[in-house]
Amino acid sequence: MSTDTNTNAEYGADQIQILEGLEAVRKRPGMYIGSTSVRGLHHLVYEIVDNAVDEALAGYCDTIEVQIHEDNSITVIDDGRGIPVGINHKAGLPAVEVVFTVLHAGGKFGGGGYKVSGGLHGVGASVVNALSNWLEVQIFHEGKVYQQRYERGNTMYPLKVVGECDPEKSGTQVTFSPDGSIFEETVYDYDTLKQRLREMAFLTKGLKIRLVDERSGMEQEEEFHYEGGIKEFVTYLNRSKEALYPDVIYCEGEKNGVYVEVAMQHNDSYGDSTYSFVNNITTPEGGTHLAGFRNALTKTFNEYAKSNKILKENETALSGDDIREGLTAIISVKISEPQFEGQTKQKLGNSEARGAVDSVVSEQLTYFLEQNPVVAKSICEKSLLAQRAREAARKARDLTRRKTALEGMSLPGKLADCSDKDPKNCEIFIVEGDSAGGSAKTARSRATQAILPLRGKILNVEKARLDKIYGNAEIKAMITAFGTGIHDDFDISKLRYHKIIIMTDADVDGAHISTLMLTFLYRFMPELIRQGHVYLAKPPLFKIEKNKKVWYAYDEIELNKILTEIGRDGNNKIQRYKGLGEMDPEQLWETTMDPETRVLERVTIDEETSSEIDLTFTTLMGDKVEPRREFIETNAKYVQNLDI
Ligand code: 1YM
Repeated sequence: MSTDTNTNAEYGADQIQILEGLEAVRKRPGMYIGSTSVRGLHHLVYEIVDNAVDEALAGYCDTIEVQIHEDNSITVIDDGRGIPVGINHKAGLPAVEVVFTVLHAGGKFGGGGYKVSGGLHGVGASVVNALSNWLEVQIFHEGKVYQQRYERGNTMYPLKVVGECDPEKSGTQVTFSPDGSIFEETVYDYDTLKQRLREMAFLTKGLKIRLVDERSGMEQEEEFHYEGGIKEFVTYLNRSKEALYPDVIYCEGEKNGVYVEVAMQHNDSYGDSTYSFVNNITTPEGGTHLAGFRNALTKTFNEYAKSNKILKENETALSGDDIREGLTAIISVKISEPQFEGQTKQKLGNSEARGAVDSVVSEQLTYFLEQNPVVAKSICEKSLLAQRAREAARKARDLTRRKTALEGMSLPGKLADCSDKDPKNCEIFIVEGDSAGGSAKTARSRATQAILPLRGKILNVEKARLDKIYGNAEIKAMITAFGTGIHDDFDISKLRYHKIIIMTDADVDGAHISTLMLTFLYRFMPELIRQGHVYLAKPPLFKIEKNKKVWYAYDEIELNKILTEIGRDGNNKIQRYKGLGEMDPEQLWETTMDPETRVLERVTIDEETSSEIDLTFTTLMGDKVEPRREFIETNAKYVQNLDI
């Protein structure tokens, strides 16, 4: 490959057209990276890392390092071939310059390999460049170090050689500083990067990914390296559960140009934790690859159960749900031209993927079951138990359905409903404990606020079978109060309250109850969370009194701020609230329920790293907020891992 870095007659002419391209990205960043929030900020890293991972998938790179620097600039280094430095004749520029300055040149100039172009991903290095204050790329190639710098997408100088290196060494190093005038936030979160990079390492077996945080006071580093790939991913996801059998079942093969990998293992829980990926990108809405997997699983287990007399000829076949009870599975396919469908472009559409996954899994799973009769039998027996429980649950559900039809909407006895019948105006407080429930009933605004007190801890739906869940009084009360039904019957248009507000004590028990409640909502009515109907109330932790004046503080930082304002002296009376029950109705109204002054946190789902569902809480204020509470506005981010 020839390298001509010093003279290039067409340089200027080419550049003009190029700059227009990147200007479009700066004008509408959301179109290219989804959003300019922290999420978009982190996307920049994934885009660059994706290129390095592609190089690993092509078999040329085995180590990637990501560094977070003091100023929140990021460096990504790989030991691949290095982005080509020779002239790309179509553009009349070095290939590397085209990669960083021409929109959509992130792909490999006309397909090939397993490069992805769909959803928010794969928009490439040029988008990162366009949205960075500055970006520097260095390429290590045949004993030379090449470098080029860009500022807000503009090339600062032609690609040049800046030094020498070991001729054995090759690779690419990219450092960029996100543009603070574009992103709402420019501080990187180590844990967010960590989760995604770990997922990447699981999905690319053998690849080493290091993450280094150099920021002072936050120094830490980790390396992710899994020789077992997605098999180890399944072990990791099952880490806090009891596995039903020791080995992870693994199938791998290629069919019709689709490379298929599946790993799975049952555990003692009742949920289905199947995660599917296409070219290392999560497909939360599934698609053809997932359909192929499900079909193969149901067919293979039924055939096995029948031919081994575990299931008699006249017995009902096992359903997919029965077989997937307590299953953790990863389906990963690599395909050269993936088509994404659905509203959010997160569903695989390629029909060849269905057949490929079905055939690889059917064939290899049949063989595995024959070779491992003990494991096969324990899965079949668990599925039979699930089948019976599902039948019992169906009967229980039919019974409640019939009851509702006969008695009309029989709302739970403990519910103090509101009088307004327009759901848009209405909110329901789910309150921990009968005594706090009592105060809330007195305090509420009867027209628009309903109160449902729950007794103690609600059932952990992760650890219970469906029949038990439907039989649980607290859960039944919530289902009937919301009005939407659940699972197949779920109908969001029947929702009776547009705000569902979970109100628990501001202590460890309260946090646990909120988690159980959110787990239930997430597993049974995820649309309520997706559409932004679920909130957490934020009761104050402290009451401060001085000279007959009262202040409330929602955390220690605020307490200190208030104390500094009013002076720290002997006249201050500080009360620490241990629970909602300690507040009288008036205080409860003023601090936690009054829409004008309260603080609510809206619960959202971060579906980016789907294997570790994050529920994120963003703080929302009442309409009229006293200035002294403003600092709470910096999003109180609280992450809850439902898999633990
Ligand atoms: C830290 C980021 O971008 N690595 C990287 C990128 C490329 C290659 C190697 C590469 C690809 C090919 C041939 C090929 C890219 N090259 C291109 C393009 N790391 C990082 N490492 N030689 C090198 O796909 O044929 C785009 S990305 F288009 F120039 F070939």
